[in-house]
Formats: sequence, structure tokens, C-alpha cells
Amino acid sequence: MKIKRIRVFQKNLPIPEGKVTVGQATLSELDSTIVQIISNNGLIGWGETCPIGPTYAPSHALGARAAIMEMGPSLIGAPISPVLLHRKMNSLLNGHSYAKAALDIAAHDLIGKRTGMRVADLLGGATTERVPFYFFIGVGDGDEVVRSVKEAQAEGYVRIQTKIGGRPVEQDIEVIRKVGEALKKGVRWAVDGNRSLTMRDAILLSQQCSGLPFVFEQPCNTIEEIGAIRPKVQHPIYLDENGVDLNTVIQAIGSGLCDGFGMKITRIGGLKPMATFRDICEARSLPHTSDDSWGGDITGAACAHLGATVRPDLFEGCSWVNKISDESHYDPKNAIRVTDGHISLPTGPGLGLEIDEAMFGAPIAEF
Ligand code: 0XW
Ligand code: MG
Repeated sequence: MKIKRIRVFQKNLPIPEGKVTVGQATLSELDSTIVQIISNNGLIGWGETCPIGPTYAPSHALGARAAIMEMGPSLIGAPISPVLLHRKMNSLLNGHSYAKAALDIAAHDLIGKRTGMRVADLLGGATTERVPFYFFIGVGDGDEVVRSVKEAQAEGYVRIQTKIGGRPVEQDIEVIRKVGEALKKGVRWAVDGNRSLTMRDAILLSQQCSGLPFVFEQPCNTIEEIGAIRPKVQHPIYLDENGVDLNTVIQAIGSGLCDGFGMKITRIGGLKPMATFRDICEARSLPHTSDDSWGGDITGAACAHLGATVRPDLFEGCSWVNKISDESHYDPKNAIRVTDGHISLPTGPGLGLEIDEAMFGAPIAEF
């Protein structure tokens, strides 16, 4: 099976809660890039990449589209096989994994449709049909955050993530202590700094919250800072934003830098490198998520399919956006929805979505 045509669409995604603060950015709308690959045998596959604004990571919406346009014309005729497609993309463009990921996801969707298999089965086999989802709560004051924690627990979420940073550390410590009091037994908890803490504040925070059962996600900006604070913090450390590629993951694991990962499918380059990442983590019994930065049903389906294949005791859940607003579903019938803190794994071949492309308007590029 070969690539016959590629079409690129753009879609604005509103945030159902109005706005969210992650790291340094407060966002009220996201800009998603959607890729459609048409194969020489007439099948259609869909992929998506949606950075959380331009400051969360070295990725941005216009960058994703520019990278896809750089590669697009030369991908016509390329084989739709994950290994060969990645080699071809790497021969055309250095880096820009988050853009390549959209094409990788579309290729997996196509292979699934061709073989009649779900993406989860292509990736090794689903261990569950009910994929846990973790609820994330943006930076907020104590009462606000505690209210969201209680709501999430009542709705059946088995893991929550509270964001911190961008304000005096004393305020973060106060919020974390309040969350600690509200946390129900059995609910897992991550405190995510999204790179924003100084080493001093990360150490202080961990020491002053030493009895509280959270994992400390991406407290500081760089791998070197994380390495420096590691012996002084009391909590398990997870890397998220610093896990930029498989090489970094191998190095971080090899040097004992972290105890787990928040990993994003598009950051690492798509479902193929994500499956390799999953296997490396399993070899070292390291827990991890199956996340993405943001996106709609395509991103959500990709997270759920990969997430379903993770060894259950190592799986920290899926997350990309807490709730897709009703009018933004790409496939209202098979929409990815979270019920009781879980996603039902789609049952159809490929990603399991039947997308009406009219949803996206005219393509912004076509090869
Ligand atoms: C919880 N997330 C996966 C959703 C937002 O994209 C931020 C992110 C994270 O862990 O940083
Ligand atoms: Mg994170």
C-alpha cells in the first residue's frame, strides 16, 4: 500500500471550560492540524497534531504545517509501513517529530483499515476495552483546585494531575496540602510543574510536602536541573517535556534520572516510536502515560489505542484534553468520550473513527 494523496486541514478547538493555564500559557482555543492520507487502493487514514500553544514545548501549529508541507510532495508514492515511512520522513526533514506524528498516526489508521485490525491490535494487543483516563487540573487557587479534585473523584477518575508553577512556591505548597487532604484513598496523583520551578523551589516544595503521595512531574526546565535536584527531593520524579525522543528516554532510564514518564505520542514522533518507548519502559518496569498535548477525536483515539496496550500495572492513563466540546467531535457516532474516568476503546478497524471531512472545511494544502 502506498501514499497516493495527502491533504492537510486546520481546525480550531475551543476549550470547554473556557480557558486553561499550563506552564507559562493561558489558552482559550487550540489550533489543530489534521492530515488525511489516501492510499493507492482508495482507503483513507487520519492523523492529527495539536501543540498546546507555542510555549509549552518547542512546537507550534504553524511549525507543524510547515513541516508537513516540506515533506508532503516527496511522500507521494511512499510505502504505508511505519518503519519505511519514518525512514522516508527522516530522509526529508531533520527533527520535527510532532509533525511527523500526524502522518504516522494516519498510516496506522490506514494499515488497520486495510487489515481489518484495530490500531491497538496492530500495536501488540489490547489488554482492556476500558482505558483509564487521568484528569488534569490547571494552575488555580486552593479552593478551585480542591473543588475540581472532588468532582473528578466523584466522576470515577482513578488518577488526577494538578498543575503548579508561575507563582510563589508557598502558594503551590498551600494548594498541594489542601489537595492532599481532599484526595481519596486509591486515587493516584501527579503534581506537574510543566518545567516552571527553580531547583530551589522544587526541593523546598518536595521537602515541605514530604508525606503526601504524589509523583513530581517535570518540576524544572532541563534534564540537568532534574538530575541536580533528584537526590534532594522526596518524591518520585516523572519526565514529561524533557522526554523529547527515544535517545533521551534511553539515557534518562539508563542513568536512573526518573521513575516514570508522562509521554506524548506526537512529541515522540507517533505511534511507532511510542510503542518502542512503551517496550523500553516495560523492560525497566517504569510507569508511564499515553498522552498528547491537545487535539480532538483523532488524538484521543491514538492515545486510547496505545494506552490499551500498556501493561496495566505500569499504565498511568491517557490524557490530552479533559473533555472535547460537543460541537468539536470529528465523528459524533464513535466520538472519544470519557465516562466514569475511562474511555471505551473504539471497536472499528484502524482508529475506529468514521470522519466526515466536511467538518474541517476545505484543505489548506494538498499533494
Ligand atoms: C495533562 N496534559 C497531558 C494535558 C495538557 O496537554 C498538559 C499535559 C501535561 O501533562 O503537561
Ligand atoms: Mg506534564
